[in-house]
Amino acid sequence: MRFTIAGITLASTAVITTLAASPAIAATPSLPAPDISGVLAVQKQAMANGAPGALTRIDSGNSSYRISMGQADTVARTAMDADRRFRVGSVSKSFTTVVLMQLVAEGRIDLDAPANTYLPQPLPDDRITVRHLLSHRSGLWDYTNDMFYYTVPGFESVRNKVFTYQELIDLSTAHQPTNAPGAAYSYSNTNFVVLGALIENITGVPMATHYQQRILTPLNLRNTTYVHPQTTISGSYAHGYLRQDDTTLPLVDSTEQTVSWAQSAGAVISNAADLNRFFSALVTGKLVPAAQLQQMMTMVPVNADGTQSYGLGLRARKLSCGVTVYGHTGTVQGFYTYAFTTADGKRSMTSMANTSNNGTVNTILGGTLEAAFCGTTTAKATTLKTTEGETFTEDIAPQVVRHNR
Ligand code: HEL
Repeated sequence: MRFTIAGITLASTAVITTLAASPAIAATPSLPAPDISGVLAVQKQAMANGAPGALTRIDSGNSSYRISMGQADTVARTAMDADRRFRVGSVSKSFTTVVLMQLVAEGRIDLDAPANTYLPQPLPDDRITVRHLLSHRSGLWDYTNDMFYYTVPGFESVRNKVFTYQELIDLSTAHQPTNAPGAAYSYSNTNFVVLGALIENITGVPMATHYQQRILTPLNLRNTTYVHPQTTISGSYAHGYLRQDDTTLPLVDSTEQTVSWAQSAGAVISNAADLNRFFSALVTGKLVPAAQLQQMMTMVPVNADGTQSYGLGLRARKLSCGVTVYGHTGTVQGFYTYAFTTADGKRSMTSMANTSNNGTVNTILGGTLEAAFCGTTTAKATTLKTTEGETFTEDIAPQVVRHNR
């Protein structure tokens, strides 16, 4: 069923569909209705700033809104649609956390025990606990800072590579830590690679099997896979287009890669419907028991004004209308993702733009949260700039600036 919503000027390629009888019925009465024209405005702005395409799916009670525009494949000129699969990057961290927290609930892992208790090869600092890893407070250096300093050369040097967890951990521990364990929030992919190593070591079961048995099968997430180190994406998917550091050069099709540099920190493939179902199920207690969920959702502010916070493998964003949403963001070469849900799981939203290394597009895309949960129409385009003029994200840590031109 297709809708053209009155009063909205659609970009020629925009597609809006709703699966419910009426888009006016909002299942979460305390929230304003999603602002579809606001989502369209954000997506249009993302495309005006370099994204070949964008998609958003909002699931709100019995209503589902699917909004897409632009291209999923710029060579074949295939239109984007909101069902396409894509690489979700660090949204994978919430999946890994669910596996870990189930093991905690089973009494196999203690959150406050030293990670070294469970690792095949010890980290240099015995004081790092499992909780420090999950909350990005271990101080372990993020090896991707070096790996992707030069965007396309960095990407090409790893795109077909297969790493062991230990090889990635060694890249990190060759550096001094960023802080003493527990002393500060400093986002690091290393933390979730260590968690993958830890989970596989104590269970003897690969992460792919854990994801499948503990999350994908129970929730019937048929568009979600973890296929490391396979480089291709099956089914209907969006291509990802990486912006070069010299922005006058053409975008690089970065769809196919092993994502071995991330693994349990970022190698899941999914689509918007599955991510919405995943986060809604998570916050409503369908994946981890209440005690573990409460730990995951206990948030500590990580940015200057306290609107962004991090729990255990889970982000929270306080929006302008006072609503706090829970989920994760993701950046993997060619794809930016936002996947969030309300505390009661009744409204969920995933948006994706098929480009990356373009901080302006990423910040703009975040405006879909306001439109989806607060019903506001203004596309937020504020970008944070370093003194050298580079854009950066507060999602990493106030004190950490990564090159994100
Ligand atoms: S970064 C983040 C995001 N997280 C972290 C993780 C993920 N993704 C990465 O670490 C990828 C880094 C390289 C990405 C690449 C690009 O833009 O495609 N950038 C460069 O090569 C820059 N020179 C904290 C933003 C998150 O939202 O959690 O995903």
